[in-house]
Amino acid sequence: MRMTVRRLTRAATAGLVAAAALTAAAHSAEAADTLGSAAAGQGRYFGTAVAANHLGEADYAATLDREFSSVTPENEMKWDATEPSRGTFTFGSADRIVDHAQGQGMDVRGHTLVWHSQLPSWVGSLGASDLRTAMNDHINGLMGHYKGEIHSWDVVNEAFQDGGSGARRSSPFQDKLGNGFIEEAFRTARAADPAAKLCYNDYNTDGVNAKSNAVYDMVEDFKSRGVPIDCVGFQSHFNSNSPVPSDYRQNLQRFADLGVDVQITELDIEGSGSAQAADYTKVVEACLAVSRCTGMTVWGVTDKYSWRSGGTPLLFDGNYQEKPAYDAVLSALGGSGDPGDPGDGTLTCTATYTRTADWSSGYNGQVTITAGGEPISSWTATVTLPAQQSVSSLWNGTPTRSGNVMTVRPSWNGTLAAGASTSFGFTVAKNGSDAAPAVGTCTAS
Ligand code: 9MR
Repeated sequence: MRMTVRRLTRAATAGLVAAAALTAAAHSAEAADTLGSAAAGQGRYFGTAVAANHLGEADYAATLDREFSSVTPENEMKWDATEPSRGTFTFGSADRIVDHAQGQGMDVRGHTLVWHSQLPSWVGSLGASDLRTAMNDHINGLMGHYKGEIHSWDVVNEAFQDGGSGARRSSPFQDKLGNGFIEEAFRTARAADPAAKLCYNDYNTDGVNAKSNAVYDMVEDFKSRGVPIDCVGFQSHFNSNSPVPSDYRQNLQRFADLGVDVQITELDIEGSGSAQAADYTKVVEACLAVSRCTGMTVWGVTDKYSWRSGGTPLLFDGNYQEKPAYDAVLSALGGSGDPGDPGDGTLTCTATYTRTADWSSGYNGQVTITAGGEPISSWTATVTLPAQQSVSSLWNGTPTRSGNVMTVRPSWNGTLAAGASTSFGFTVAKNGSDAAPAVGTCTAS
């Protein structure tokens, strides 16, 4: 379990996060939807993979914080990142993502506990009995650290072979422990964090085919024998060689009918323009048609950081502009309009907060102001600090203070083109409180 001090910090911030959520809800009555708010209207989450090393990039964080309601660490919870040598756990990068997500009221998917890839070489060199112990220790180490903080874990990832055989993939786990390693991993995971949904996650299982049939048989067998499994993740990496299957919805539904939730876990579709948008629509519509499809995650915020960046497979381009695929997803989710743009000439802006530096007695905060669909010439944002904290300096903005509320207006940076961003920063003395400030609604003129 994570250190008590971190837990206290989260408890202390809960009130502020709730206040920020209320502000956001009030705002959305006038402003247009985001992916997260539109999906919430359908009872689903809308998530993205996140890389810790991009969180300091203002546009990345602003887009993430504005649009998404769930995050999956793209690499930071994998075995090579979290237990590079036996028994030595390293959680720094993963903690950064979890803390960021919690500060924004987002859920976290855990990815992934037992996988043949990104596996340190020491694991492969163990004998069977040691390997079994190491696998269970790894599951307990990760799930214990994040106990109660992860909505769904990918317990086992990609354990089946591609191609027509439906066979298990060769891996140290499969080769030394046999088929039973999957079931053992799920049983260990259930005991480690009973509140987390336990998922099996794979690719090329999105339509009905030999591989998805093999996973289906395993899930059916687990359900019939009481092996704990709650969900199946369909990665959904699509391109022209692997298009969205015509029986995608049917396939999701047949798994749901086994009594598990289904989730779209790593969605990306190579392409551009209206063709890409139409494919995204098919995926969202399929999930919405299956009541046990509880949410969708795209595999990255922006095309420029995608694992398939050459294929521009995501919803935001390299400049964080919404692509036609974004509009299609938003509309398929029942949302309307561009974020921050009511479409009637109203001047709007959004304000999002990130902590950009942290030390024992203080931290630096940054608020990114983004204009909505119209150009603006000025903006106003409020920052409410936890009572004990005090601001020692502020740059790129003009503050006025009333108690612990700072109202910040531009210094030189009031004029913003439609969709453009600027930011102001400030240094805070913690005076014993590590809680995050709450950023109120941005107003534009
Ligand atoms: O997106 C991830 C990329 O940054 C890594 O280099 C890669 C290494 O294996 O893993 C990518 O994510 C994979 C995910 O963890 C499992 N399903 C396939 C994803 C794309 O390769």
